[in-house]
Amino acid sequence: MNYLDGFTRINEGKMEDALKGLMKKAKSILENNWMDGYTRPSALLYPHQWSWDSGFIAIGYSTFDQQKAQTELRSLFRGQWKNGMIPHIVYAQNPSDAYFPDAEFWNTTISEEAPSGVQTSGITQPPVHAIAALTIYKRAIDPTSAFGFLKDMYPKLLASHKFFYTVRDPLGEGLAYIRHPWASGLDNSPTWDEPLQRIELGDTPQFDRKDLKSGVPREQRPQDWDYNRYIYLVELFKERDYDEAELFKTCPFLLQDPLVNSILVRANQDLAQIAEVLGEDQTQIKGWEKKTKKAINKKLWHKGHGFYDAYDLRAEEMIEVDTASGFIPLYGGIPSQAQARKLYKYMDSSSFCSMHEKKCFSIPNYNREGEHFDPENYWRGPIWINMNWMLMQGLRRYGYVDKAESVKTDIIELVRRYGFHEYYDPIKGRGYGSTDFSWTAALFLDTVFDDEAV
Ligand code: 2M8
Repeated sequence: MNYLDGFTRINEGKMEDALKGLMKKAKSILENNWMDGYTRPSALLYPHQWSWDSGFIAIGYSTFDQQKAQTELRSLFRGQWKNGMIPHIVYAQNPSDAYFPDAEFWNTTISEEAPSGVQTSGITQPPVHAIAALTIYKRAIDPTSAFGFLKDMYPKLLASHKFFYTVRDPLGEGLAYIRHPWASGLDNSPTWDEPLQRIELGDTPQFDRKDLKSGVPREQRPQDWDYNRYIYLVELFKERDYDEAELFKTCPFLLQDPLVNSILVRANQDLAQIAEVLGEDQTQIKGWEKKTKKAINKKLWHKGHGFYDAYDLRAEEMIEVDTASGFIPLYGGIPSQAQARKLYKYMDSSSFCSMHEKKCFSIPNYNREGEHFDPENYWRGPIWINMNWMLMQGLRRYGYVDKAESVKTDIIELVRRYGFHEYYDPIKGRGYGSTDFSWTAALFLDTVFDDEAV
């Protein structure tokens, strides 16, 4: 357990009081970020509705407000594309100019697949929504409403998974590709450095980094180098009218990533359970689950290295950069016991902060000994609560209960000591990025709720 001293100094009674106070604060953060139908990730930096945030947030609501949890997901799915894609941003109806890129910049209406009457981005994000929908159903205090919710959501969820198996897997490998770093959710992860370096920028339009006006210091955000390439890719999508077949042929950034695909496996498991509740046929979903599991182990497992890496479809090679995404297959039950042992050993080493190290919180998003490790900069080193939350469950799934407990302790301790931040410094333990960040609040509630249920 990390920071054991600091943690045990609080006696049990005091810890209980502290937890109650934190739960109250977490709920009030979600309430403040509730925008009458959806929840913004944070007040200043992210004013719209984000796809995977929304899934995590709905899981948080499921611990105390079933209706809001249901509304959160329903509202995200208003933005579903005709081809099944859940866009990574569904824009607020009263446009705020506080965020770049705005809906006009994406101009997704040029695509035949875009929904009408709702403004969205033109890329996707990790598919956590079936996981959220099943959690809501299992915790529901109004089972009739929850059943109706599942019934409405099921065809939409199914279409959103089918999108990954058709549109995003044209070769039928069982692995979905992404074509933008934002689609991974881990925007400036060092894994994307090499593929992004290949982009020859040419003339990129002028744009205003509004994220740098939100009060978050520049050194905690992606650099201009990254943004220039993010925007280059959006320009390319528009030039090609978001035509996926064209983009599969021409987009310089095209990757199969263990995070997205492992979440897809786990989401298939939950979608199959939803189908069972509704008396629907599970065959197709179970087939998808099996196929992707196999493909991840075949194509994304680096034997020599004993780790899961992303595959670069343009360079036709694996990207050997060790981020926490490589452990996420545990969450989907994908590795064999022998593979899981290798992952566990690596995760519990000083590279990712071992259980017995006193001066380090787990789990940094990138190997601490890695060349580009930066404990302050966004997805290049800090700890993220959503990653910890998935890894805690993955570790439990494979019987690594002590490590799972230690990760859980760090989720609680980071929040208790430093507040509900967007990300945290694994060494100094400080909070960075936005304050009052919705998914930190939501997943904290889920982590503590689980505890109560046990
Ligand atoms: C971050 O990404 C957005 C772009 O989508 C941004 O930096 O403007 C990422 O951390 C992403 O994973 C997250 O969904 C989003 C909203 O919290 O912010």
